[in-house]
Amino acid sequence: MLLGAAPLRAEDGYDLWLRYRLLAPEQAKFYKNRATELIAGSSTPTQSVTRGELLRGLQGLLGRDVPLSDSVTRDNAIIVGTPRSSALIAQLHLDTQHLGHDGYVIRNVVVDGHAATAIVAQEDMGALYGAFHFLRLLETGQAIDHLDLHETPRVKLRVLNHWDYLNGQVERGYAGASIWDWWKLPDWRAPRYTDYARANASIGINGTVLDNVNAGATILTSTYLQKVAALADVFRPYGIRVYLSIRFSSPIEIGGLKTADPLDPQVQAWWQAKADEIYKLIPDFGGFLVKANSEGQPGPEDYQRSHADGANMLANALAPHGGIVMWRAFVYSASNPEDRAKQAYDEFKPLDGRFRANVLVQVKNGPVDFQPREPFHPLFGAMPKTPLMTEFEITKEYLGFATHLVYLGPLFEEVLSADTMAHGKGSMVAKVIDGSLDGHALTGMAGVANIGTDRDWCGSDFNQANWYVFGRLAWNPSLSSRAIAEEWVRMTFSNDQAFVKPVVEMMMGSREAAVDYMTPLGLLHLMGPGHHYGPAPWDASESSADWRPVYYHRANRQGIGFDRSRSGSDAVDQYAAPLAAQFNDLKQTPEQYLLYFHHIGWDYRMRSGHTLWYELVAHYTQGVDDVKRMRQTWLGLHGYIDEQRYEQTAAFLTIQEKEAQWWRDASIGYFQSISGLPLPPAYASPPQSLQYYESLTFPYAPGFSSW
Ligand code: GCV
Repeated sequence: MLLGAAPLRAEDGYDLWLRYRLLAPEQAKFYKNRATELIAGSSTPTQSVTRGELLRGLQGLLGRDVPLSDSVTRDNAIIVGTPRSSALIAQLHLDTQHLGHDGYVIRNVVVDGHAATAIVAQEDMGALYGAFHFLRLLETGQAIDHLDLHETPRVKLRVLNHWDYLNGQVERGYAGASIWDWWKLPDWRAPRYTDYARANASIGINGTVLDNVNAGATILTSTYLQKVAALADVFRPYGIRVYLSIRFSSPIEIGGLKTADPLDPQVQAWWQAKADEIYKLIPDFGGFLVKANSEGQPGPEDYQRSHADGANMLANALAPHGGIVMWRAFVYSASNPEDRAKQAYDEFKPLDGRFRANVLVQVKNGPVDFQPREPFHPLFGAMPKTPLMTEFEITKEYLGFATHLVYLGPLFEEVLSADTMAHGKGSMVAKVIDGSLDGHALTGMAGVANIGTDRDWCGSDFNQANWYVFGRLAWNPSLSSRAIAEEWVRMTFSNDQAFVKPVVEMMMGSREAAVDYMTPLGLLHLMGPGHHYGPAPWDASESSADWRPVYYHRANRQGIGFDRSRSGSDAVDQYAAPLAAQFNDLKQTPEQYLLYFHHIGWDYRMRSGHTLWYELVAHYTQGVDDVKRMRQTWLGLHGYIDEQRYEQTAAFLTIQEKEAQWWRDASIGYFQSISGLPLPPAYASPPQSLQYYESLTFPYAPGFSSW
């Protein structure tokens, strides 16, 4: 089919899923007849960008300019707007009240005797989201004849967290430097900032935290606030609010105070004045994100105050302006001998009900730290009086950096669909997040961004899918990650089913493959120290015990795993009673969490009838085989997309295969040295000695700033 076809134009990934390339002739013809003219206002900045996006998208997809019009002059016009902005929309008498700020309806209607497609919202932002949805329908080749779509987001704050330092480095970033060119701001507003805002708006993201949670005080100086304001100006038409990570001790560092005690009136006054200063510059400023008393960051506990005291002090300063505080629950301490996985719950659960109304507690998806697989965080469902937002890591700190193809949709979906059992069956994490479980109106979802200065934004084309799926799930946490993958593949690469199907399959299996070749059966945190690249299950070099892989796997001659049952650390009892009972019972624990909850003998009989040792080796090997298959799949897809993106993915899959093999061999080599057991028949021995794997060092691994 593809032989003799003209070579596809090289693409560098900059356009993301908003490529708007000419559709196949039949499809373009069909849609052309249904998009004969565009009626869209331009009296506000958001209306202008909505109109601009539709013109751009339709032109690209259909291969011709769609004329603008003020009235309906023929059949099949596209009309977009709100009852306030458009007399034509008003005359449709659609009920738009319930759509709120961001919702929209896309419907086939009749206006002045002509068939038309109306994109209707209560507010301009809803119309922009609706326009992106309409373009998505065309880009993915959907029917648009009998449209009656109603969309409102289930989560209010859909926020990216950039872990960007002001010096341009990105913590755990694998896509170049920070996209914020702080040095040239506020006078130079790079066009890329606008494209960033477009991309985020297209998937419903409505907030961005610009700086790292490991924050400095400088971001709050007036010089930097001018720069923040410039970015806020660029983002505003796209409905994206800016937030800042703040350093709790800023009143000392840039305020000249002697303390940052949240109960000190001078400290409170300082934060109030700072909030007033920020809102003068940025009237729609979103609020603060705070990492406190964790991994060396200052916080209220430095003054024997609680996390609630700290959060409420900031919340008081922001409340008069409508701002919010996102207070992180990622809190643990090396000096606390308690199982690290239990510490956040121990700290925060007693504070339930003690936070001000404009505080959300931001909880990582799992109790340890964004591992390839963890059970959901036990705080979900355990703090009914407090709005909890979940934090996912879009950047692949623990999942192969930029080069491994790991689609995170299944990971996100696994967490969101996990049943906390907090109010009996059906108490899913998604319902905690969208506020429906405990009746919260303030809701949020955060994702640690994977965006940098790389031309393709994310360090690889497939990493873009992780940004995309985060946004789509933040809009609606019940969407299926498979459906989102398909949408993304169609927009990013091709609508050709012969390409779409195998690529979606490859993406859907990719996370499980990574779990298998890195940390199967409930193992976690086995990566290299500091930089977190590659396998190092033997490592005990970190200063803090709970940063060491050996702390997590606890392998010895007899067995392996962390006993979190009632006979161990009793982390199981942080879950609702039925789950606690299930996880406490070795036989009932899902095998994917086995070694997270239990320390068991190498000869333990798994459900398959094989021993644990056999299964461990089999899983590691399976992970490598899966990557081999992924690479073969991709090799069979040559010609469906442009060479540039095809070749890079092929090269990255080769790297992934090599590194998956390395993970498998190094891990098996190490665990064999502990278990003393022979490899099961038919499983190859690692080609190198354990000493060889242990000797590898990576002083310049990206994303880690302590060199
Ligand atoms: C921003 C892990 C990462 C750190 C990160 C921290 C956090 O420990 O390795 O780089 O710091 O999580 O989420 O605060």
